[in-house]
Amino acid sequence: MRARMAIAYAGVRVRLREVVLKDKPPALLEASPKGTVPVLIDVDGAVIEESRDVMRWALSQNDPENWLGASGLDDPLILSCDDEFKPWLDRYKYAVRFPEQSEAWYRSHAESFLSALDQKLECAPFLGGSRVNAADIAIFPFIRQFANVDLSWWNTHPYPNVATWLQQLIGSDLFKAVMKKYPQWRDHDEDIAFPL
Ligand SMILES: N[C@@H](CCC(=O)N[C@@H](CS)C(=O)NCC(=O)O)C(=O)O
Repeated sequence: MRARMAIAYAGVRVRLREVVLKDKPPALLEASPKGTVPVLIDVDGAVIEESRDVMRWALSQNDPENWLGASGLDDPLILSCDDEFKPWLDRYKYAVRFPEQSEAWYRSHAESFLSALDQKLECAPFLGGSRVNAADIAIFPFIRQFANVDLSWWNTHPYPNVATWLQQLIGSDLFKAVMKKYPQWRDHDEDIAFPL
């Protein structure tokens, strides 16, 4: 989602191939054997395999509202989200695949990042201050995933500043626009223009 949001915001046109993870097309694995999405193939054939790098690729071409600001995509909060929070989130989301510990145990480890985020959002509505920036967009899709794992837990364990921030970003026109459903792409199907 963060890669799609950066592409749509920058107004860079790409050809979209919607992958169903349970049915990965051979073309995906040929381009990027690690088999995770998103993957972006640039016009010169360069393969970009990390969503943060796709964001960087899009924003370096056009950044009309200065999302990159001073710290860009190497902001310590983004790094902490990707390197520390995301691995716990994945274990929390797919706790059945990681039976060594309980779902609640994985969640409690992920929570340290939420506390830090909540504290940061005490002083300003967005991570960079009064306006949305790259850190908000890079981080909020993962917080949305975290909340959605167990909404009843999320609703009774308030991180009030994070909750308000999350609602605002989920309600944004940009997020709604990229959440559109696309048909699954299979080898040899036509690509779809993105953004429409
Ligand atoms: N580091 C990657 C992680 C992306 C990631 O975890 N993608 C998930 C889908 S949201 C995936 O492709 N999982 C592969 C699978 O479930 O087979 C990035 O941010 O680009």
